Amino acid sequence: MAILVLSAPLPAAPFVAALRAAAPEVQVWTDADAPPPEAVEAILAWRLKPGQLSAYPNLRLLCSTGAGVEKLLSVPDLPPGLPVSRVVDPMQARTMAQYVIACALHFSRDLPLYAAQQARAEWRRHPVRPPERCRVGILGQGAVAQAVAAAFVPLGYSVTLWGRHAKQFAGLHSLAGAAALAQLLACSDLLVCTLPLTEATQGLLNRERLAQLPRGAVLINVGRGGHLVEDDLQDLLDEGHLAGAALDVFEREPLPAESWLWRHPKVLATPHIAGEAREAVVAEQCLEALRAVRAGRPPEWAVDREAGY
Ligand code: OXD
Repeated sequence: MAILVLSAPLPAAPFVAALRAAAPEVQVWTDADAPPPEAVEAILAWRLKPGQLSAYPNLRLLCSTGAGVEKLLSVPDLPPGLPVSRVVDPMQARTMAQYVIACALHFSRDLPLYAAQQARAEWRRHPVRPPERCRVGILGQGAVAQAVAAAFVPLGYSVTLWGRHAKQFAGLHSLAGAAALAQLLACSDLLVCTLPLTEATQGLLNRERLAQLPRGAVLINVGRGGHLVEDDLQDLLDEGHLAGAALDVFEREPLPAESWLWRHPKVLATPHIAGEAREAVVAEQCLEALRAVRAGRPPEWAVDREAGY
């Protein structure tokens, strides 16, 4: 087996080391090694340049270094039948859930208000927001959405998950389909986006939809920057309809220094750190996917290229 690691902008060395540790018999290259193109069976990548794949005539698998695959699926010359596989790391889902909880409590327990009071040495107590004003709506039903939901429930929050297809989750409410989205938005004081970025979800969080959230709601986005129309968010924050937003992902990353999002008093902006798949898990799942493809089976975490995730 021979795997080419093209993980830029992430450094290749940790992925190469993890692949070699998990399967010393496998040939692992980076593009700096200029491998013989016909020997490359699988590529492990985060994003690709147009035309890059056509150099490898015997390519039989494309693996993502992350959970989201929109950058790989958007390559115009992606060969039609090429299997694409993504990573599902339970630890990534857990760390993303920690991030979401930290942001949710930041807003729902009024920490910005108390930080401002502390700056004025002002001792003033405010009532704790009652649970009926902290209803959590989660966009998505995948591993991250489920980990986020599981983290909220023991804290006493009521949680509703929303996705394209009807699914049941023990102890949680769920809604499905485009028609039910308005229903979810109307009862989400905290809206958490964990969706994959696809044609159907691009720009989903626009003015029309954000305005359907209850007044004083907070948005937490750990999906992709492309889900959110950032200018629409600014309007709703400035008009007072939304109380805050915690954003870990942005339309442009790194977020440009001149972006209003760095400076807005109601925005908590972090540099895409909510959670990352571990290199050892990426390597293990890439090797397993290649074994599956070689045996004529679909990889366990094969992407549905039509659906986009
Ligand atoms: C991912 C990410 O998709 O880190 O895994 O954003």
